[in-house]
Amino acid sequence: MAYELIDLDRDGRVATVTLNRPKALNALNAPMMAELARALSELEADDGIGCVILTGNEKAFAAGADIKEMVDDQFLDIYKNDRFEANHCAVERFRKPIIAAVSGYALGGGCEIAMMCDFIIASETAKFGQPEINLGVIPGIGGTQRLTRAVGKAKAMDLCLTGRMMDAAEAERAGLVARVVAVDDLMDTARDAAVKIAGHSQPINMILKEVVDAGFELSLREGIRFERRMFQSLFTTEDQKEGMTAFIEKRKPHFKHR
Ligand code: CO8
Repeated sequence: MAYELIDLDRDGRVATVTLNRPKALNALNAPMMAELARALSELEADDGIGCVILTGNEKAFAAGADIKEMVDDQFLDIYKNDRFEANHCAVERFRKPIIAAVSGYALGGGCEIAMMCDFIIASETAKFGQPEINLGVIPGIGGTQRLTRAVGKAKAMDLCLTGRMMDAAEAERAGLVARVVAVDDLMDTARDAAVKIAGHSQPINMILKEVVDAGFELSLREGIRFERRMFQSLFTTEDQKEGMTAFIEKRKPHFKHR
C-alpha cells in the first residue's frame, strides 16, 4: 500500500522517511503516525536496510501533534486510542539505527519524535520546544522525561514551563543535538553518517543501541554489567572475527551480517 503523508526512499542500505504534510507544518495526525509506524515495520523487516533517516522539510520537522485533531477529544478517546500507545511509540521501538535530520520547527510531539531517534542532526534553522503548556496540556509522548535526561532539569523546566523555543546553537550546547550544520548540508551530512552506520554489522549496531538505551533504565553498575556481557557475547560472532582480522590485515572489513 502506498504512503500519502510520508515519503519513503531507499538508497543502497539507507532509507529516508520524510514527513509530508507541509501545509500543516507536518503536524502529526493519526493517519501520518500510522503510516510512519507501517514504514518502520517494513524497514525493520528489510535486511537490505541498515540505517534510517527521519526528516521533514526546511520549515518544519514537525510542529507537534495535530491540535485540530485533538481539540475535542475526551480522556477515553485518547486513553483507548492506539495512536498514542502504538503508532506514536513506533520510533522508540525501532531496533535499527535511526537518525533525526531536523530543519525548522521540532515542537511538542515533533521534538519528542526527534528525541526518540538515536541522535539528532540539526540545521542552523532548527527550533526545538515543548510548547504544550500554552495549549493547557503537558508533553505526552516522553518530552518531560527524554528532554530532562538530554539537557538536565534546569533547561527542561525552562522549556516546558515557559513553552519557549530554543535554537539549534542552544540545543547543541545543551546536548540535545549531536551536530549542527548549514541547512543545505543537512541531508548530505545525515546520509554520510547513515551510510557509515549501515556499513557496520547490523546485529552489532542493534546490540549497541540496546545497551546504550538500557543505560536510561538501569543503575550504573547494572548498565556496566550488561555492557560487559554483551561485549563478551560478541566474541561468538563471525563479524567480530572479521572486524578484528580486517584491522590486522590492513583491509576493510566485510561484515557478513549486514
Ligand atoms: N497542529 C495542527 N495544525 C498546525 C500545527 C499543529 N501542531 N502547527 C501548525 N499547524 C497549522 C496551522 O494551523 C496553519 O494551518 P492553516 O494554514 O490551515 O491555518 C499551518 O499549520 C501553518 O501554521 P502557522 O500559520 O501557525 O505558521 P507560523 O509560521 O505562523 O507559526 C508555529 C509556526 C510557531 C510552529 C505555529 O504553527 C505553532 O505554534 N504551532 C503549534 C505548535 C505546538 O503547540 N505544538 C505542540 C502541539 S501538542 C503536542 O505536540 C502534544 C504531543 C503529545 C501527544 C501526541 C499524540 C497526538
